[in-house]
This record gives sequence, C-alpha cells and structure tokens, in this order.
Amino acid sequence: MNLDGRKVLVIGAGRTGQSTARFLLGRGARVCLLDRHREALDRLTLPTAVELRVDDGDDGPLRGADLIVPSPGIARTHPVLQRAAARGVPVMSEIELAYRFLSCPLLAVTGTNGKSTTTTLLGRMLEANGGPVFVGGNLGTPLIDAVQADAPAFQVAVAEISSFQLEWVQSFRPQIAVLLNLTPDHLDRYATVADYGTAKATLLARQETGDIAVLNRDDPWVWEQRSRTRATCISFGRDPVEFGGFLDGDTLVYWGPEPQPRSFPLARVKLQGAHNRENMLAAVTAASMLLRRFVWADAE
Ligand code: UMA
Repeated sequence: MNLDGRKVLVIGAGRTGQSTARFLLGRGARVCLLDRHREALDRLTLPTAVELRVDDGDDGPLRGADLIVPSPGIARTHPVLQRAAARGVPVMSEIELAYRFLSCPLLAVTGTNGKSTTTTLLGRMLEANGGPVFVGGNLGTPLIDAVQADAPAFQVAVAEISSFQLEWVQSFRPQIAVLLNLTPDHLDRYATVADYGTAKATLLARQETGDIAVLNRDDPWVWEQRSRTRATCISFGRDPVEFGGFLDGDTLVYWGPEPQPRSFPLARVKLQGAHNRENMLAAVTAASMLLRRFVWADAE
C-alpha cells in the first residue's frame, strides 16, 4: 500500500488518532487530524506537518481526501463517514492499516469479557518463549505502533480487538483468532446484540484454511461460529475433548495436534475465579497453537 503523497483524514485525536497520524506521516502521507474538541488538539505534541482541524461539521476536511481512518470511538453515523460513503472515499480502521504493514504473525483476541486478561496472558506466555512480542490493541497501545518506523522487528503481535475496531476492515486476517464470549454490550452503538455479534464475528470472516480459530465451546454464540469459518477450529471449555483445551480438576489441559496432552496445574497460579480459568484455557490453547505453527515448526 503506497501512502506517499496521499491525503489521509484521521478522525479522533486520542491514542489511536495520534499514533495513526505519526505512522502515516512516516510513510509520506499528507495528514489531517480532525477532532470535535479543540482542547484535544491543543494538547498534542505531533510534528507540525500534521494539519489539526476542529470538526465543526463543515465539508472542508473531506475535500480531496484519498482515505479516511476513523478512531474506534467514531460511530458509523458520523457525518464525515456518511459523506465519505456517498462519495466513495475509502474508509479503513487503524487495525486494517496496521495489518497491511505487519510482517509478523498476528494473534487477535476478541469477546465481551476477559479479552484484556487473555491478551496479557498470551503476551507473557509468548515473551517467555523468546521475543520481542507486541502486546496491545484495544488494551492500550494501538496496533499501528507495531509498525511504526522505530518499532522493533516483532516475532509475533498479540492484539486485543474491539467490535469498534472491526467495523472498518477489508483484509484484516489474523493467523490465529480467539473468540471468548458474547454478552450484551455497547448497545448505545449497536441497534441489537446481533449487530454487535456481527461486528465481533468479523474477526473470523477472512480467515482461510491454515488459519486457526480458537473458540469457547461453553458460549453458545461463539460455538455456533465454527460452522461459519474456513479456519481450522480448536476449542476450549470445561469438559474434556480430544482436540482442544479443557479443565481436569485443578489442571488446565491442552490437547492439540500432538499425540499427548499437556497439563498446566493451577496450584501456583494467582488468578482466581471461573472466568479466569476460561481466560487461561483460551491463552494456553492459542499460545500452544501459535508456537507449534510459527516457532517450534521453524526449529523442527
Ligand atoms: N471524537 C470526535 N468525534 C466523535 C467522537 C470522538 O472527534 O464523534 C474524538 C474525541 O474528542 C477524542 C477522540 O475522538 O479526542 C477519542 O477517540 P477514541 O474514543 O477512539 O479513543 P482512543 O484514545 O483513540 O482510544 C481507542 C479505544 N477507545 C474506544 O474504543 C472508545 C481504546 O479502548 C483503546 O485502548 C485505544 O483506542 C487504543 O487501541 C478503550 C475502550 O473503552 C479502552 N474500548 C472499548 C471497550 O473496551 O469496551 C471498545
């Protein structure tokens, strides 16, 4: 993707907008950062080449734009996005932009609850195996920071992904996607829980054979998604299975494509509660699959 000389309008001057503006500038784009609050713009310390504009509803910022990158907090009903759609100006989220420049495997986690814990656990597990590992996304550090000019060459990127970030993706395709659960949330942004679920399920939408979807067997909506993806599905849940993660008393068990299962006793783990056992099962399953596919495979 060539951004050199392109005019890109970034909406929202929060963490995502600032990182995106920096990235775009580094790639030679002409960047305009739009925010509805002047104070949000006044406190920025971005290079002066980034044009800062207060969003007062006029058409100016959109004129001549080749691409729009809305921050996650910008609803689809935002007037600039509506006008961009009417005029055929491309819109992509920051995670889509980041994905297009990412050269390491991507492990992405979504769900209503537990995604920050699971992403953090995954980061620690993968760091313990070597590194460097990018850990971020909705968790705090925008995924675009994984591809900034001064970023290290990450071995793997682990990203917590929100439904908001998935609203404007076109090719975003994690090699490993983890779907934890779905309960009603963000109903100020989505008309129905089904709409919210549709946004979440986008995480799996472009996965292909050879990619891996890690699914929670105990969440009916998540489990249903196995029939809607081309990815290889591996699941986790309370009850024993011959392919997946499960609980055996106080032990987490992962049984993947290997002939023997691997056990992880919970005795020394500080995280408490059934929800955390679920997060740990998801993390152990996803990390094992990733290491098997991308790290151990290289060493074989
Ligand atoms: N703004 C406008 N016009 C609008 C709405 C907002 O100009 O119509 C401006 C605000 O004035 C503000 C900026 O947009 O200056 C904020 O943008 P943002 O809300 O997208 O916030 P960021 O700082 O970029 O943070 C975002 C995520 N925020 C949201 O999804 C709302 C952060 O997730 C995330 O950590 C960060 O990117 C880095 O990836 C927060 C969150 O609450 C923690 N996420 C939700 C959740 O976890 O449930 C999805």
